[in-house]
Amino acid sequence: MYVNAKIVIIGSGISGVAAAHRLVDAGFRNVRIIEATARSGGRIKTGRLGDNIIEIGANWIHGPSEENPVFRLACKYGLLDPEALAPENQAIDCGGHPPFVPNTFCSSGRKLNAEDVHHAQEMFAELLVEGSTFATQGGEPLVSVGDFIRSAVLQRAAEKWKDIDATTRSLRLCMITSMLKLECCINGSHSMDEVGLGAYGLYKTLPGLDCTFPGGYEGLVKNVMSELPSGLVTYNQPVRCVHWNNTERRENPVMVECDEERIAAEHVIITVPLGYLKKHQSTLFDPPLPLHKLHSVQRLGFGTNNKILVEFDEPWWDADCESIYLVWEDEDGMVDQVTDVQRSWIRKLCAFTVLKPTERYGHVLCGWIAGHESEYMETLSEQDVTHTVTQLIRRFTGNPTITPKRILRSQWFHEPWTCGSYSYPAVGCSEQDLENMVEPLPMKGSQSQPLQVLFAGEATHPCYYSTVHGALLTGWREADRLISHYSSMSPSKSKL
Ligand SMILES: Cc1cc2nc3c(=O)[nH]c(=O)nc-3n(C[C@H](O)[C@H](O)[C@H](O)COP(=O)(O)OP(=O)(O)OC[C@H]3O[C@@H](n4cnc5c(N)ncnc54)[C@H](O)[C@@H]3O)c2cc1C
Ligand SMILES: *[C@@H]1O[C@H](CO)[C@@H](O)[C@H](O)[C@H]1NC(C)=O
Ligand SMILES: CC(=O)N[C@H]1CO[C@H](CO)[C@@H](O)[C@@H]1O
Repeated sequence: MYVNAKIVIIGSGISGVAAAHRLVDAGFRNVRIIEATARSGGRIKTGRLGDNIIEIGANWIHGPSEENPVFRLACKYGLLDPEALAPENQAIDCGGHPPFVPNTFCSSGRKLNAEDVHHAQEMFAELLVEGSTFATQGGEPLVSVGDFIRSAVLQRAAEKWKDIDATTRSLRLCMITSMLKLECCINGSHSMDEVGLGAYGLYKTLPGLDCTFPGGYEGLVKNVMSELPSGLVTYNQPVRCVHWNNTERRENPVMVECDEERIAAEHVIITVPLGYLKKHQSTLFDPPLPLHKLHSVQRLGFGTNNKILVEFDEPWWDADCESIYLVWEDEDGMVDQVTDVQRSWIRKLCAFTVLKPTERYGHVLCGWIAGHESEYMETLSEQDVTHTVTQLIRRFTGNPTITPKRILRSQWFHEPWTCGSYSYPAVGCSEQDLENMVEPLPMKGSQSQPLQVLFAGEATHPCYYSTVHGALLTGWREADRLISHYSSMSPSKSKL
């Protein structure tokens, strides 16, 4: 099949690149990607910290196993370490929470032992599983995941921990607070009070112990791009408006307006991040989005999760340690947001991941910080961030001499073409909102030409939202929608 219809894809992240790849493969000869920035990859962004390759955006393949298309591509291109390919690795099912070997430090400078941490962790893990059952069963008792966890912990602590001394019990509640903050990072939300309990279980995990790309995640994008005709992507060309539903012309009913060019197209695939869409939907579409679609764009959550990468000359954690948790001993209220962001934003930085293997990375930690506190952190100078992180680590280790060698933080909220990190079903959301996101324009039943505007990107996947594999699958999905549209047409109409 050869199809000459003009297709414009907006955004050169993994979803846009995947859509282009599949269309070109199927014989579409008129495909273009228009990208606002100077690079492809979007939220897949590999950088350097000294001599080390580090990730500023996506970090892991979540659930690297046969069913995961990112894993399959990474295997095909030979981008993974042998351990990641092992069948044993693919079989491990950790339900989105890899069993990292932890070190836990308290705000008084004490290191907790595994026994101290165990009880709180077990209760929290149990509640996450219970919390995710309401999406299929309905009947959720409270609106948010935060409310649910707080009330359930209080109830269970009163029963199970009633013979425990007050200090230990309080410390366990402080640990729950930390775990809530970490869950904000995983879900990309400001607070778990903003994550809807009724939709919490929509997200699905795949088996496989999360793995990374030793040569950088961008290698995935580069390999897919290398199979595309050169010049397919136009860079530094932000799209300002998509004029659709032009009924005067049968051919190319969509006009993509950029600063320097107006591009007529038969079909447009929008892959811009939900954060960008929320901010710019009123000017990005002419005519505007239908109301039900607009409401879903507004209802779905899109939050900020940033990394603070910190390099040290020497490790201050155990040799086998894979992640470090910080517990504030005055936070037994299970509140996962700070009251004074400017003074206390650093309290939201609740965990570090140790980059492994050490032979490759040296002694580098990746700190995680979500929410408005994270957005505020982005506005500070690198010196300010370094100073505050140094104070934090000195306090929690009780070692006043620890000094980071280098620091690098991401700034996803202030990235103008992203406006945050990834999406989550907020309070009030249901499966229907994700379905509304997917629906092409014009809507079914319209007399106008079908499939003028299609929607892909991480936030349009019904169960793998917030991930690279989710984004990739949505690009393929929308390409397939066009491919089947043209293959079901009579040859004369398909512009052979
Ligand atoms: C800190 C962080 C950590 C993450 N960790 C992981 C992880 O470990 N594992 C995982 O699976 N996922 C992770 N993710 C999520 C993952 O990166 C994304 O889900 C995925 O990369 C999104 O791909 P996309 O194509 O949907 O969007 P994007 O990659 O955001 O691509 C959209 C593109 O559209 C462009 N654009 C926007 N507006 C316009 C415009 N007006 N005109 C033209 N172009 C425009 C943007 O510049 C961008 O290039 C992480 C994300 C972040 C931020
Ligand atoms: C699209 O055009 C048709 C035909 O002119 C019109 O009936 C319809 O209302 C338009 N849709 C939108 C969303 O403007
Ligand atoms: C709404 C949402 O994304 N919830 C997810 C938060 O993260 C945990 C762990 O990955 C998932 O289990 C939830 O489904």
